[in-house]
Amino acid sequence: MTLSGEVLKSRFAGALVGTGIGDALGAPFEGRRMVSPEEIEAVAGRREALTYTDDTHMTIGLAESLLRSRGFDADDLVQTFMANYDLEPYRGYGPGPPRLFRLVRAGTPWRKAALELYRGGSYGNGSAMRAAPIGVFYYDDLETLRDVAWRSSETTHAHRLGREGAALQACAVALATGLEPGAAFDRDAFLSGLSGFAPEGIYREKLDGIRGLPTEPDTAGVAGELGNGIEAFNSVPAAIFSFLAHPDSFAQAVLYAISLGGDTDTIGAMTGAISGAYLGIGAIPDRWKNKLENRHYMEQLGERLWEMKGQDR
Ligand code: AR6
Ligand code: MG
Repeated sequence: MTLSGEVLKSRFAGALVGTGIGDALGAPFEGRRMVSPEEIEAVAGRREALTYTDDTHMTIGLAESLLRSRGFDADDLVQTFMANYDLEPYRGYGPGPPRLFRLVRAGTPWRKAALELYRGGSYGNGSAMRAAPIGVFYYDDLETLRDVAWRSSETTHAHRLGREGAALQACAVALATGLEPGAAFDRDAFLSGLSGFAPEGIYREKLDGIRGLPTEPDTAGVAGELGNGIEAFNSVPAAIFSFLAHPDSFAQAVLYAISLGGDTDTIGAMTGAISGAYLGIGAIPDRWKNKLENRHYMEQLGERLWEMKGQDR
């Protein structure tokens, strides 16, 4: 199936802006046990602007670096992350990346520094939360996507589980980007595509767990079964589930993701990326889009990635 240029362009932009919306809507509730969708709507409604956190800040950095390097370049990515962090260090970064930036600035090569952060490197969700640009840009080439997701993760989240989480999230965005618009959503086919990407271990087990869950289980049950924490394996599956529970509504998918509690901004961001990639930017409610900080810039980054993809063909 060939997707029209307009559909793809809208999906590229939707994945980036969707990340920002999920992140900004979820940020006020980070660490909460559970939140009701009504409360999330009410808090967003009272805010003058929806401001985002490190999830979106690093997503922007990744898109900027892909564009500047006309593809993936790990050294450029690290430099971009560091320059962006220097400008806006207040974005609520996890402990790992700022420590890495300091080590690199002091002369440690990033590859060594990334392995020193935690035993075997970080398996925090920081490399999965920023995977949307990889998911859209390599959506039609999953082998390259996996390679790039791993290499992107290695710059900050070198643990195998960090890399695999980033690849799985990028794959979810990619599969969503490539689906036929308007056709009935096939949950089993989507899950099979993801399972093929996660052959063994904890991600595979959690994907199997998703198959066993009812489509509308209570939020406590989902958080208990799949996790809702800052580790990649405790958040990427929850985001995938949130999208699968509401494939045809961006608002419902993202509100549901945040209602799970825990690492709400990141699970919101990752769900927003997958849903935005499938439904396109037009499906993101204006009441949120119009308030999102830097929304036009993010939309442009998505569109420029789409243009670059067309040129490279
Ligand atoms: N062993 C034990 N604990 C680990 C390991 C490991 N190998 N790796 C990670 N952790 P970090 P992030 C735990 O610092 O992933 C922000 O709010 C450890 O407790 O790499 O970039 C973002 O928005 C560590 O502090 O940060 C994300 O939501 C934690 O995982 C979130 O924080 C996070 O890993 C994570 O950001
Ligand atoms: Mg965050």
